[in-house]
Amino acid sequence: MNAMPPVEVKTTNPAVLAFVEEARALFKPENVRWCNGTKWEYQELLKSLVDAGTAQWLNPAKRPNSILVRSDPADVARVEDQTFICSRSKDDAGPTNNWAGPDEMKRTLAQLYDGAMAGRTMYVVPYSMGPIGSPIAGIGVMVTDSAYAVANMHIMTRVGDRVLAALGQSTDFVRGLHTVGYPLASPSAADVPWPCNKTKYISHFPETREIWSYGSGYGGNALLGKKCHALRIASVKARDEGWMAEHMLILKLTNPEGRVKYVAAAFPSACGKTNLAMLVPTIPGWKAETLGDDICWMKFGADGRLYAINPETGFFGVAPGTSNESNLNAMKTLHANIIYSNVALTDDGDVWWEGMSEPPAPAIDWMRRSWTPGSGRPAAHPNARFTAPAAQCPVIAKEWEDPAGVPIDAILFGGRRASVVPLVSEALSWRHGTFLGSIMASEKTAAAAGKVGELRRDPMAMLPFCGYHMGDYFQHWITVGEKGGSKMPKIFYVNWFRKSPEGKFLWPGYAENSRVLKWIFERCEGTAGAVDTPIGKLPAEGALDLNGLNIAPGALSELLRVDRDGWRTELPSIREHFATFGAKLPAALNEELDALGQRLG
Ligand code: OXD
Ligand code: MN
Repeated sequence: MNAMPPVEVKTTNPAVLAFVEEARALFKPENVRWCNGTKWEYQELLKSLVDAGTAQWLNPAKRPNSILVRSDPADVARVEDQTFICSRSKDDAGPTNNWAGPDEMKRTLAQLYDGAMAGRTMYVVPYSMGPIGSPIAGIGVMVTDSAYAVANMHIMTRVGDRVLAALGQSTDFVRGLHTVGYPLASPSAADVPWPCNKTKYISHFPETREIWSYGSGYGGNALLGKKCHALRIASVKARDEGWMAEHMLILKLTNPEGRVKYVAAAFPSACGKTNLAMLVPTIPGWKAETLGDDICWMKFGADGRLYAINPETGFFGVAPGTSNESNLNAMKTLHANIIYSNVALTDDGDVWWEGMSEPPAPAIDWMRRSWTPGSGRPAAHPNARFTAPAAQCPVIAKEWEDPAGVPIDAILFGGRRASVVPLVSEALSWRHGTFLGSIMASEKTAAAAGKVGELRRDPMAMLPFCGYHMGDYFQHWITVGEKGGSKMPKIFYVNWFRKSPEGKFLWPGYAENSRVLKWIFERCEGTAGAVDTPIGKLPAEGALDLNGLNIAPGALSELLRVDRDGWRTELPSIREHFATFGAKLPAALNEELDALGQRLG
């Protein structure tokens, strides 16, 4: 992995040079490699991963230029219990984040960091979140000893010399330190296929815009541009500067007359965001295209509207459950140039995961063991991932890299709720929408360590990603709404997962969600009917386009039923949830809660 020579340093920026030099002095790598972002560099990275035994090439006839990586079984997901917001004041991290004082955390990590890259290459990765030079974009410089992380950063962000050129002499960049925490006695010492450390820290220093990550090479722990920068650090920057950094997909909808609306949508991890971002509408004449599947940065434009960019250039999607039926466009995106992590390997050198197709026989599971269908254990890890270039998506919108961003018409919130929450409702106002976002709840999935199935409140799907006190975050939403006034997007709350008393999904979901998107589009146009209910505006009779949909009798009325009892029962748990934010809970949200209670009667 140390075969690559150092390349020319393409910056004279003293802040960047000092940052890299300090990192080198601390980590003590064998050598330093400045990444230039070229495709040759990417190919070298893949080759080094294969040479090191971390990855293997997939059958080029099946998946050209694609690799399969298997991680250590103890390093498979974001480690939320080891994720810290190290603001100067504990109160700024709030009740939903782990906190440690910045000096104390830096002392702890500096000890772990000392010599942690011995025998390895330290890669310097300058990256831009968002189109280079866009007024909405932001720059980071990350150092890491993981070629896997660098290769992923190549797909997920814009990397290299052009980023340093755009940064110029500015000191406005996020500083990221990352090591897998597995030093080698010498560059030729035997390595393990997936170096990592059982001690893990994902620490953020919001005031100084720094990220210090230790011990994990997987996903959001190691691809620092993603959750760490684009959400945790960016949410703080957004609060300070009056914009929004959100855990949202961005979707473009075009109606049969050619009119366009842009929708941003927040769902907790692994709730079908990537599927929604790429859906193929089932209603004739409607078109959906994607701009992003995970993160959305929004700033006010000169016209007072919110303009959004996708800060990323790739999809780091959950593989299990992805199929031609659930997400045909993702499957088409995945044909070549992909990094697969922790999926299964078929005997013809292709990949497989649960829910993709009929199980292959035999296969090699994600832990490199032979596997046969019916063996009682999954072949792919539930949080197995694909890293895919967004540009390969057949429905990527032409404006996805527009530096100006796209004006957002509607914001959707949603989660997995078997009961209580209807298929769709429209918020009565921005403030009511903020309230709905603040009480979002979902049944837990495999994207984070923890017990699957439990209900957890995940406000705006930002619970693991908000870099400051969530009470202040809610206030930021309200403040931004006041600033934007009538030009703010309309807010909707959706739930594709409502079940019958027998436990069957009532709504077919996936592509059929386009019917709900159509209603949302037409609400933005002012043409679709809605009825006022205590929980918001619901589709009027006949307003939801169900032409050609085979849905069980009674299912629709259940999907759109306002479950007054269910909501009343939920009020105390909302109060309890709000109480966790103490004095920082905006009064406006308590007022919304009281108003909901009154409307429910
Ligand atoms: C993700 C997540 O990886 O939300 O996108 O966990
Ligand atoms: Mn996500």
